[in-house]
Amino acid sequence: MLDAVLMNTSDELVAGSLELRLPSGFELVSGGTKTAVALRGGETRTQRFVARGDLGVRAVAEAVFRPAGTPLAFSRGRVFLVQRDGAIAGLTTAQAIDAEAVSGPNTFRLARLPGALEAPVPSPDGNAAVKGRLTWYDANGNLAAGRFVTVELVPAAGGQPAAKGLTDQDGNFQISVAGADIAGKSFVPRFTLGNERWLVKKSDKPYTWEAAALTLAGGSVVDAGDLVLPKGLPSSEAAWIHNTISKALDAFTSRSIEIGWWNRIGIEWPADGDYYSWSEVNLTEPHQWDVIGHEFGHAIFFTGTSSQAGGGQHKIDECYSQSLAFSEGWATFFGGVCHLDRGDADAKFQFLVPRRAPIRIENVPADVCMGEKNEWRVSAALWDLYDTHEDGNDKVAYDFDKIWAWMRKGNRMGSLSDFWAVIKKELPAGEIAAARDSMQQSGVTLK
Ligand SMILES: [Ca+2]
Ligand SMILES: [Ca+2]
Ligand SMILES: [Ca+2]
Repeated sequence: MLDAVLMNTSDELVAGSLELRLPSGFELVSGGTKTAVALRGGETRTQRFVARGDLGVRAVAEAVFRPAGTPLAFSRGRVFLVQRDGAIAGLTTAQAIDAEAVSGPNTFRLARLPGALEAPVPSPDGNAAVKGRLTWYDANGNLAAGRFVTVELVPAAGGQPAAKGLTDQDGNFQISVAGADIAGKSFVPRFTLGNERWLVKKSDKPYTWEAAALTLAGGSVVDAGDLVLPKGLPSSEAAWIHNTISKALDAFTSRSIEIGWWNRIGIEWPADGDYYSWSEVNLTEPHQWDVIGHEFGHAIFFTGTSSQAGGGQHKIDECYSQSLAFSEGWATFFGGVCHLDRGDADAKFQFLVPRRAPIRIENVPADVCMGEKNEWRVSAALWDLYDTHEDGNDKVAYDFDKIWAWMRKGNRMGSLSDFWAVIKKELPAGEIAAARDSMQQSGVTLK
């Protein structure tokens, strides 16, 4: 079932046709793929399509809107097809099907949400300052805070940024500009999808947006308001990636874990596959929170520890080398720490490995290859060490700060057994047996 939510954000009547283009292997169960659309100003309507097809491969449909009377004009949005409750569902940014790009490459305009701006107030340090809040729409279409995004104030007349800052965890920012001759000058707030820990980009171009220019007032904080990134743009989807990676930062900061080792990690999207290579994370689909969590887990593994990984092909339910299974299993485990509930009785992923989805990390299916040469069992063993849901012989729950400290302590570890040797050394003698029991019930054998 695919719901295309059409929203006319203008004041005028919009009429035309909406066409759903399905990928090969998919067909509509009933009705046509084309439908006439007429919406009054401000009106919203849901158009439902019921489709069937094979979701074994990644599938993306396209919704194309053609306004009546102008046969050449059209706009389109991507619809990601996913399995939900046994049926096919669509996931899209393109609630308002939007033009593909409104301005230059990777730079887009921000709109301001309706609402009164606050009058300038005196700034705490006496400098001129700008404040505001950044928001965007998440993959489910809900407004979310634009967290940990770089903000620069660029002179409207051109030139280098006069000041730089970061949005906080609620999307708020306040940047002050030193200098006596600033008052009365115009600046454009520019937002970049990254910070000192990561940068989301396409080739060498980061995703950036600019807000309307504003004029600074001497010694005062000027309010830029609630700024929102429109839906349906490539950068709106890049923002989902940024959101997902923000949770990796949360995993460390919420536990006050030191992250001085964390150098900036490049995130390339869209890329030709999902993988980590040469210190960069490459991604294909922005809504796949668990695939992103896994690939970013590799980046954390190689940036923050001295562990080693074997290479080569790997199938999640088969056995291969211990070192490849360790690095793959750790990456999946880290994705779980970032995105899954520690107390979940059936913790699982959604998009990871469609052939076997959902990948269940608390309860591994019996047909999966046994032992620490299998990544699924490695991730499940780490999960039981961490999770608070007691199942079988799992009666322990070590939080991520502990597990990370052990990872840091290990010297060139290349297997789960290597990691276990570190844990055994660090744990009080009375806790070793319970920790081993907890990990072993996932089908690995530890000495
Ligand atoms: Ca378990
Ligand atoms: Ca546990
Ligand atoms: Ca458990």
